[in-house]
Amino acid sequence: MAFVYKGAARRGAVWSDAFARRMPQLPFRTWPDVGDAREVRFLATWQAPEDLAQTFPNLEVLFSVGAGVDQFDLSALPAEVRVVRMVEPGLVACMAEYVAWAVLSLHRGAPLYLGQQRRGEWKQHSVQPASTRRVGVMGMGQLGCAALAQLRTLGFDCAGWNRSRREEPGVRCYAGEAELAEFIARTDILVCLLPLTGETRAILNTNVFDALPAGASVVNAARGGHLVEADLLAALDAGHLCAAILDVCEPEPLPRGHAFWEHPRIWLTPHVASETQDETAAAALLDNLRRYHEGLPMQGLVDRSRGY
Ligand code: NDP
Ligand code: OXD
Repeated sequence: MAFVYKGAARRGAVWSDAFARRMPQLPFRTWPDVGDAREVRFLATWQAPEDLAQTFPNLEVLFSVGAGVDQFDLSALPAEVRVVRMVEPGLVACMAEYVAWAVLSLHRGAPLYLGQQRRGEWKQHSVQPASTRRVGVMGMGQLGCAALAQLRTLGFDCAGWNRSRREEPGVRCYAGEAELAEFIARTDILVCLLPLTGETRAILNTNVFDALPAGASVVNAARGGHLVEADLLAALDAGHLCAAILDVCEPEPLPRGHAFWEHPRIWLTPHVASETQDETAAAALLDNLRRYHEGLPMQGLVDRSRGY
């Protein structure tokens, strides 16, 4: 039985060391030095080899080194292979921090004032307290709930929208398609933290943008596939939306010459809203392997039929 890691060398070194200390009985191998591939039961990677089932015929668990699993072709995996996404506190904390930065920037008009500065324009706009700014987070999972908790400490009027009903202290909770319109209508700053699935692809579209209050803003820290880019540009250029902060796009990197690069009211970050943190992720991975060996449910086990 062996574990294979395929990814950045720096993380591989940290994880190899953690495995040697805490699970020495499980050989840790680093791609492409996988040894006898028939011994490989566990693979941790962002991108699986194309011929995964042939490469590792006895694979039992595929661990994503990120929170998302949309980069895998789940339909090409043998049915018995379990897929596990990354659930670890370092990744969650960094995302909560990014969302706080983005929401505060939009709340305090940072894109607006940067534009004014570039034009040499000294013009004051009224200052609004956070308690009157309605922030709405789509997706109330590990990341959405942590972001909402952080936003609440900053005093924002918070709501969340989720597939199944959630209860979060101090957050107005909306659930399912039937309550999406009500959630959108009360949202001044919309934050997307959904997984990318057949149901959520292109969810940030004209219907949603038109239903947001005039002057609303958007933050997409989930996946580029959630956003219909032309719809966002149209809503910004019509003056209905105020600004957007985008951490993700499709494809990545954003192609040269794309309208987003130069748009005065779009801020881009290059998929850095959060990142798996090597030390805390090693602990999470080892804990999941222990759970698996003891027959306990693993944290972040993906429901392959739902795609997240
Ligand atoms: P989780 O699986 O913990 O949460 C996903 C949430 O979305 C769940 O609460 C789920 O509802 C909800 N959801 C799923 N489908 C729908 C739908 N159709 N309608 C409404 N709600 C839905 O994921 P995480 O919070 O850990 O991560 C979310 C995503 O963030 C990742 O999939 C990834 O794409 C992105 N990400 C981006 C990063 C970046 O740096 N930009 C870094 C890490 C992640 P339910 O409770 O009913 O299942
Ligand atoms: C992730 C990501 O899913 O980095 O972890 O986007």
